[in-house]
Amino acid sequence: MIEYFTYIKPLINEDECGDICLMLDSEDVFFAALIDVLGHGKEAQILALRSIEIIENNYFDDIQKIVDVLHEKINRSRGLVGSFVQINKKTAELTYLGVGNVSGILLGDNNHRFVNKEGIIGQNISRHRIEKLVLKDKDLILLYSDGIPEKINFKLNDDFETKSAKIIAREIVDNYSRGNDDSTCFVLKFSSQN
Ligand SMILES: [Mn+2]
Repeated sequence: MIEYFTYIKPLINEDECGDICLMLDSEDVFFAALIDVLGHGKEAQILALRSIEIIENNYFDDIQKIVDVLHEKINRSRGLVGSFVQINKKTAELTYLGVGNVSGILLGDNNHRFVNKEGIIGQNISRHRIEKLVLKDKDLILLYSDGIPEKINFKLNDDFETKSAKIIAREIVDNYSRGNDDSTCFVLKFSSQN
């Protein structure tokens, strides 16, 4: 089972934000994306909304293909960065693909920071870097945009196990947002029980 929550704090106002999250939940696969369009405000929001629509209309089992198609369809736009996650609900296998300066970490028995490839989707991307791992019960996955500093030792500050995804997402954004960009946190709590 996956409990999730996304919390977005726009820099300028509630109606204009270049950060956006998408989740697609099917019988076998849970897909999550956190996208940060370059810049912020209305213009960034237009591309953010368009990219979500492109992914929804061009969803593939192959996570690389999702990003490649998005890259092609928004080619020569201002561009965006993003973290993309697929979780196979039957095998608990997680696949991660990240491009640019957004962050993805896993907190659990074995903490792990996912590595994003440099690049900007819609401008220039290099060969993808894919990471795969098998989730364990109570693993927590955090995706967050660069309105929140990349290096934070979340473990020191929080007792995440007892908190809901909603509380965690709100606390991270409220406590760590730099206040100079849109700030977003996408929290996924995995449990092996159904
Ligand atoms: Mn940003």
